[in-house]
Amino acid sequence: MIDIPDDHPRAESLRTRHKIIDGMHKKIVAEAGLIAHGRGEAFDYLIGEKTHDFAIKAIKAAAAMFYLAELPIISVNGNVAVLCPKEMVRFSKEAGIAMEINLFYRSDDRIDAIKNELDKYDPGLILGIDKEHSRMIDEISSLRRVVDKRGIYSADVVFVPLEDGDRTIGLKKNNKKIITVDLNPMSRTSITADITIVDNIIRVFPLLEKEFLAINSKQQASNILDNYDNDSVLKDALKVISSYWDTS
Ligand code: PTJ
Repeated sequence: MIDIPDDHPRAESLRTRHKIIDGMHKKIVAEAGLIAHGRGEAFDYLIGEKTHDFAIKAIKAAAAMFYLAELPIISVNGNVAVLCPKEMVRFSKEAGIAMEINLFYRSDDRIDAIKNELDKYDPGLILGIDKEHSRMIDEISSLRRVVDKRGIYSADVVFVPLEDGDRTIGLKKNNKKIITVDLNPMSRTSITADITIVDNIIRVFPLLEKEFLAINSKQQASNILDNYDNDSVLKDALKVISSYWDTS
């Protein structure tokens, strides 16, 4: 990876950018994943590259939804696999929620590359690899319709960070609850999901882990969800975006 000087004012952002570029060379990230990342970077800039209260509210609700779920699952794409593999694997193990590789630009090479990346962090069983367990979700027309019977196919709660809209709508038609992470509060995914965490995925997993471990009863989790309103979270995010640089 290119050496980014520590005193560069945008050092962290550049290092993250280069994780995505290196991930593309290793076939973990789709070429279009670079464009998706650029879109995310622009929105992150607009929220000051920090986690706001609206994201914390959504993270608490996501933790509660995971806590109450019968069969939750974390869907993994190429960008997420290079941006925060260690933190995601850690959360998956701490919360006992399996990961499933589910790709828009699906290929056997990319599935292998993503599995190899996750294997560095000693994950549990990774779903979405074994063709014997493949099933189709007819309401999704992209290759993301190919899912694992033990994972997304049977899940009641699906975590779909950084996605482009088609899948959330298809999964909702299948009566699944959707939690997403999307820096763009206006995206189709953000608007359609049950819980939208408007934050950079690189900041989300440690906070999600903390909030998940802080819940110790179903009653507590239900109270959190009863008081959660995704529309108002999205509106709060838009308010911050439109006022952040207004110093008057
Ligand atoms: O790995 P694959 O084959 O499944 O392909 C995945 C990509 C990311 C290429 C695909 O899902 C895609 O094209 O996504 P989009 O349509 O660009 O949407 C991605 C959404 O995620 C956009 O709304 C971005 O603003 C947002 N986003 C990008 N990077 C981040 C992000 N949100 C949170 N954290 C980020 N780091």
